[in-house]
Amino acid sequence: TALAGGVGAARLLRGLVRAVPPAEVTAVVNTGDDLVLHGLHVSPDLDTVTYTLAGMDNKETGWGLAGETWRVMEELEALGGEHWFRLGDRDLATHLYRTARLHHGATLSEVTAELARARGARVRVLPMSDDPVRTRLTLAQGTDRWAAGTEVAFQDYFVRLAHAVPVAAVRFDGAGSARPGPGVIEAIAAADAIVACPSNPIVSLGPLLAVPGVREALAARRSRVVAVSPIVAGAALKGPADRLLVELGHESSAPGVARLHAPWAGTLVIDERDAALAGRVEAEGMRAVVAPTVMRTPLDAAALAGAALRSVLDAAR
Ligand code: FO1
Repeated sequence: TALAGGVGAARLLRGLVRAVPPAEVTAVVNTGDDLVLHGLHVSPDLDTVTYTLAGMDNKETGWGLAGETWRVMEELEALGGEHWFRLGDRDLATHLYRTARLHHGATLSEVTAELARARGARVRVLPMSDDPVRTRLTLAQGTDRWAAGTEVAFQDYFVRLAHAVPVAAVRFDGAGSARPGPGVIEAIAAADAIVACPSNPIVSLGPLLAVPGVREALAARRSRVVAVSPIVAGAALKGPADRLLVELGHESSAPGVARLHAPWAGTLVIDERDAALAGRVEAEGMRAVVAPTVMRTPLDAAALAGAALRSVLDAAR
């Protein structure tokens, strides 16, 4: 069972399905980034995971589909419509399909399974919850559009502001009354290994852990839970994880990540560049495993997935 957020997760998942048969893999995915735009329900992380596992992901952007065209966005721009969030012509079919199915009473889990099957993702893709959970961030600095102290939706922060504004607080609206999606708790309880992908601890794993019951289910299997640090030599490989950690009072380092994950994960895989920090990771209560964690190719990803799995499966024997 993999706990997955956005881009970093997709890379590791591509390796995971080379290390074990895809049919044996379940991905529990963040939905805190979801938004309704043009009346369409968009689930970025569910789509990134599904597209990546189906081998049809756009490798340049890290999101959306390969070989995409943008005729609708161009036309919408000509009309003066919203085009800041780029929805490709092929990607739009996903959002049209999802929105119509939800409108007819299907759950997000059902629609996600249909989309994964239709695209040939072979892995079980589970939304963390079928109830709405939305990541919202309070800006620590004003911008030309929003005053300091304003709370904005995730994609406003991540795309419109290019996550280039310091953040004072993050919350997951709806988490308190959200139920784990169908199969989520069972996937954690029954897994031989649970891998927390190198996703942003604050805004990709955070929403997942905020769904009541998930954190407890993980803590109950802590010796089988291995996380891969998204921070290498103090920096995030992609996205705002390092800045968010510091802005919210944490340390942007492998030990800083260990301090956040120690309550529910027993092992942290850290990059070779952070080997000297293994002692400090262990001082935070997590076992440190040193391995190459920068995934440039699917083979890198497979090697990292193998190292992560072995670290908990060997220990369990
Ligand atoms: N990210 C961007 O930086 N700009 C975009 O225009 C954009 C559009 C987009 C459309 C569909 C989708 O599934 C993802 C998209 N993303 C875009 C990425 C998205 O903001 C992130 O993947 C997640 O929300 C965080 O991992």
